[in-house]
Amino acid sequence: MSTNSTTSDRVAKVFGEETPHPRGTVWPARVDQYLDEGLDEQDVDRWVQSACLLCSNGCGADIAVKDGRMVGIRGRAGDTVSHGRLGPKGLYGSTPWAASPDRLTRPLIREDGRLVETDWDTAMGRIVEVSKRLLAEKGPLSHGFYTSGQLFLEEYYTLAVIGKAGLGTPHMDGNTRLCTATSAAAFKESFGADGQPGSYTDIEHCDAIFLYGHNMPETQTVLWTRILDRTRGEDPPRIVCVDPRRTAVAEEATRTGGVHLAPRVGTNLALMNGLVRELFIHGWIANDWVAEHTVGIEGLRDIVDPYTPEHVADICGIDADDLRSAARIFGESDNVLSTVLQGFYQSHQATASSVAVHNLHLLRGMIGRPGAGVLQMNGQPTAQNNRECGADGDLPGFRNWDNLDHVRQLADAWNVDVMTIPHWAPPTHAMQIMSYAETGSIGFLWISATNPAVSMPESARIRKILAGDQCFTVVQDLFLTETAELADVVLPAAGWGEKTGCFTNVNRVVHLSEQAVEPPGEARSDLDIFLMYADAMGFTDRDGAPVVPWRTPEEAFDAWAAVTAGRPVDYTGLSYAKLRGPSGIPWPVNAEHPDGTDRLYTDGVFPTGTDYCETYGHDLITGGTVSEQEHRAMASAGRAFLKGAPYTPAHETPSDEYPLLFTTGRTVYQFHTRTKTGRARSLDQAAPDAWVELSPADAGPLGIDEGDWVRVESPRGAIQVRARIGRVMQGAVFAPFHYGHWDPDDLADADHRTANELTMTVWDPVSKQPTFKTAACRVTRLRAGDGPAPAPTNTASAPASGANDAAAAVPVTGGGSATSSRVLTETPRYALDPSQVGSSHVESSREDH
Ligand SMILES: Nc1nc2c(c(=O)[nH]1)N[C@H]1C(S)=C(S)[C@@H](COP(=O)(O)OP(=O)(O)OC[C@H]3O[C@@H](n4cnc5c(=O)[nH]c(N)nc54)[C@H](O)[C@@H]3O)O[C@H]1N2
Ligand SMILES: Nc1nc2c(c(=O)[nH]1)N[C@H]1C(S)=C(S)[C@@H](COP(=O)(O)OP(=O)(O)OC[C@H]3O[C@@H](n4cnc5c(=O)[nH]c(N)nc54)[C@H](O)[C@@H]3O)O[C@H]1N2
Ligand code: SF4
Ligand SMILES: [Mo]
Repeated sequence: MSTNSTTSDRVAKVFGEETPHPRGTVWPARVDQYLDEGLDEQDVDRWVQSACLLCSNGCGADIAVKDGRMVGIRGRAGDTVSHGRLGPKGLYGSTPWAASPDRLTRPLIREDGRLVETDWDTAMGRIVEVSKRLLAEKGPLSHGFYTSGQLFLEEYYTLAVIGKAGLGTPHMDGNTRLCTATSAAAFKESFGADGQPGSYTDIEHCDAIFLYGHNMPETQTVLWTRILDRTRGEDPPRIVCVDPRRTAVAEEATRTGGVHLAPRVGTNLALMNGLVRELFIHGWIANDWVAEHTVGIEGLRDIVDPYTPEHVADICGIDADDLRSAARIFGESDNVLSTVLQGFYQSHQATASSVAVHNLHLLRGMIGRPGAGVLQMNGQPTAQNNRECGADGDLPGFRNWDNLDHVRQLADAWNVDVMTIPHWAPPTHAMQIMSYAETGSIGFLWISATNPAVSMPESARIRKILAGDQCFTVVQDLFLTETAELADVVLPAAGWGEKTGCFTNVNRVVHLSEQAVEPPGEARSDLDIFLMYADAMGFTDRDGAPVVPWRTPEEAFDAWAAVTAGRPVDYTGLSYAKLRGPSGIPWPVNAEHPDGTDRLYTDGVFPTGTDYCETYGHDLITGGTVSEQEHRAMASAGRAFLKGAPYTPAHETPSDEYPLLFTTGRTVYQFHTRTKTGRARSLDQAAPDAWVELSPADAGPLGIDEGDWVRVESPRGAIQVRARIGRVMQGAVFAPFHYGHWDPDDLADADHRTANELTMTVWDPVSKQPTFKTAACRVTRLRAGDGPAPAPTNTASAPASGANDAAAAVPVTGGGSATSSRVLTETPRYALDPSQVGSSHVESSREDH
């Protein structure tokens, strides 16, 4: 095999070598590989099939194993998602945490106020004792579960069955509520059910790409590489960026002749209404398609009518002509791809703004064909599975809790009484679960694979809830996190590579991740832990048989696949054997689509029938539910909904006391609360501590220079961090949310650097997603720092150019960092078969030379 191999430092060079290609051709392959320092390929004992678990992109990957340890990772060239690529997090962050000396290896229980090591029988015994007592005294509503977007499908499904068929509690949700609840909600409102309509292959065909509140170059680096390979190739698409910071997306928008719209934080819906209005005003409407495939156009026209470009400019602080230009790009392109993420989902009026993106596509008839698609993004690698399996406040298989037939289907599958399955009210969302735990009405809260003490809004309140005596808390994690420290029982879990299971990425591609190594000490897979609990509780069906009969991941998968029959999320054609092939496979996979489905709604038929849909819908302003009768009266069957809402000001807006807007987000080098990336040396070094970004115009009058220590306060709390004079819009302050105090040495300033000290307990009325991106704050200078802020310089967090002298002296991220961050890249030659473009697989034939 002849390949060009190069090594590079992917902290410095985030996207790696470009492979530009013309429109309509297959994205070339490039295989990225990382091995621990001092190792090369000959040292690897075996490669084990998996996919990267550090974001929703789900890049196909093999895990390198040596002497029973995970020592590296390599992209899978034939994988439809990534064509061999991996980004910096995937490369450097996937494996080092596993052998970290501070892994949890034994269960812990609280004795006399302290967590002490114990054995599994004692730990599970304590859990079961409390669980049984509360069930007897107060019934199932005393139980709550807060799980993740990072477990495997088999684990969510098992947990969902335990909760719904075993216990019968509606109080189960995931951190997916903080993450992609709005994505699911927006799909349900517009199309009748969850499910990503678009495909990554749309990138190869589109004329323009709109990114709404999505900093893709830092959060799905491989997907951005795919876009760069089009924008740097022949006949490139134009980019439109909607983000209050000057991100790399914004720079690419300028470079490609697109537009950067930087709306004032919290004003997305006004901007969206303005864009939709422009389509109406200019007649950029696919009238016949709209008449045949949608309902609601007249109502929408009335709602957006007041949002003239000037009015929008006034609300959003943008240029009216920029709005016109962006709308023209949408209106005059044949094929637009839109991506939406947290700048919308975690903002004020989240669902309404995200639905407005669908409105643009529906009005132009731009859905279901190559290049014309919507990617309501996910964030976490397995968020999609939680939404599918129903450990998140949905019923498994995109079933409607308000439709008795759907509930009966599950009762039959599980052989339980239909009344056991909670369906008398909407499932309880995570923010409400925390409120019930606060009062003690939930007295038993089981948290798995999430770290709410850092990641939920209003940290001080969350800490108080978790630490209090009113609620018994179980935490199941890899590490003694900030959350685990507050628990009554801590269970040591096996992580990625230490267990087998499947997960589904943002464009419905299912991957199998095989166990590569043994978990450390007594750590067990989450599946085994849930099964242990189910067995100990003795949950049985109508015939006295165990309600959870399976024992292995594969059996759990098969049970799940069976329950998806007849639903949009159809896995019936998938099996472990099939997933051991060259590529992940996008659902639905069934008799009709044995090789999977690249894009949904190609026939313009949507799952909106009253008897089929996942929800009857909501009012986008109040969240009020639409009844079955009202839904039936709209006779939507198969047609998509055009829904709108007027803009309303955010819950908290700047005041004299708190004059600046506070918003939060991510940096490319860190993942969430850093339990993995904080343990990978080169990633940790690239962004080792918290900071805030201020615009030069705001920093100047406050006397703040690059690297100065500042105090940032909101009505809920304060943090003390260093300041980056950066690229955020004037009037706004941006903070990364990654930094808790997981390093015990950091305990001293534990509560003073976590962005969520400042955020609010408020949520979107429809998706119930908390608004991490809209609050007010004030900033004061404390003292000079001893150098620049600990923020990267090659990302959206870069210093504002020419802001001041200190910024000019900020050292460049990467470059000099250790050899541990080197990556081998091969560019194999692939036969470019045009039929592969737009097909569900890239089963490229490798040409050996
Ligand atoms: N490196 C890295 N990658 C990740 C993750 C990670 O932690 N680190 N996490 C993964 C997960 S779970 C998720 S959910 C995704 C999130 O991925 P993104 O949504 O891309 O990331 P964020 O930084 O949270 O927010 C995106 C942008 O929203 C902008 N924004 C803030 N307020 C507003 C507003 O009012 N309006 C608009 N239009 N924009 C606004 C911010 O400036 C920011 O650039 O990333 C995934 N990938
Ligand atoms: N201010 C602000 N806050 C935010 C956001 C924001 O943009 N701004 N974003 C929100 C979003 S989108 C998200 S997704 C959340 C993320 O917030 P969290 O879910 O709290 O983030 P993680 O650090 O990924 O936590 C996952 C935990 O699971 C553990 N873990 C990993 N794998 C396994 C496993 O296989 N089994 C078990 N049992 N444990 C495992 C890890 O060690 C870690 O402690 O944060 C939210 N919070
Ligand atoms: S883009 Fe996401 S899934 Fe792919 S390598 Fe990076 S972190 Fe992993
Ligand atoms: Mo997320």
